[in-house]
Amino acid sequence: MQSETSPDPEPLLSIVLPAYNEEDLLEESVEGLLDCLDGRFEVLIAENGSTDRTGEIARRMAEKHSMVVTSSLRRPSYGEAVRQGMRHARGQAVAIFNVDFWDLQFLRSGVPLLEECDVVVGSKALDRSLDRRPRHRRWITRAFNSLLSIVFGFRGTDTHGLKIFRAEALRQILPRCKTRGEIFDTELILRCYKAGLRVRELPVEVREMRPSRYSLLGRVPSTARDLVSLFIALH
Ligand SMILES: Nc1nc2c(ncn2[C@@H]2O[C@H](COP(=O)(O)OP(=O)(O)O)[C@@H](O)[C@H]2O)c(=O)[nH]1
Ligand SMILES: [Mg+2]
Repeated sequence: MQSETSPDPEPLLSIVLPAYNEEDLLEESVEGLLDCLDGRFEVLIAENGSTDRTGEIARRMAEKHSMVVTSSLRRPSYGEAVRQGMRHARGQAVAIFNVDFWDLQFLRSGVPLLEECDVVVGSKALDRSLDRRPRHRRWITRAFNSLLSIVFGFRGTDTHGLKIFRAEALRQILPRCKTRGEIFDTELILRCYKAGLRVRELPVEVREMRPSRYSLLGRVPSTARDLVSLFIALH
């Protein structure tokens, strides 16, 4: 991880922000986040494999703000990026946000809950959640979660999206995770349940800052491959 200025001492909260080809949104998203946050926190931009100016923008932001740190790896890999960010996180609470979707209310409600649980998941599929993504994406989320419950006995309602971990709990689970793709989040949460950690779900309102960059059909083969690697990883 690279910080262009010296990082603030011992942040209480670390926000890991995986970023891939986000030159259009990254600066606006991070500046927006910094404007809303106060207290002792750090934002870890975990970039890898971008073919646009994302890495350069991330480095510029780390230069400008002492609470922003960044890392770049050569190949695109969502799982590697999040893992890298989490390994370097220094906070007592560690959150995963997306460049195109983060939610301050989730942090405000979620962080205090870590007094009594280990992981807080922002669920798109609880009764009080508001999922404003296109209908086909909502449908995919439900189908995917049903599949997880049938194949892996998943007891929750969502694995993708915003999460906050107690750092100690994360340190226990992270080394066990093996997947590298977008399925990494799912593996992380399934392993938390499997390890008997206390997982709480909170409803979130999902409003992405841009439409998904992947087509429905384009995603089917990669999701199928991801599920196979998850099955192998967990058995
Ligand atoms: N570092 C890194 N970040 C990624 C990769 N793929 C996606 N991301 C980031 O993960 C978050 C969610 O990705 P997005 O493209 O919005 O996926 P979607 O919301 O599922 O359609 C965003 O912050 C992306 O920049 C990757 O291969 N490497
Ligand atoms: Mg998105």
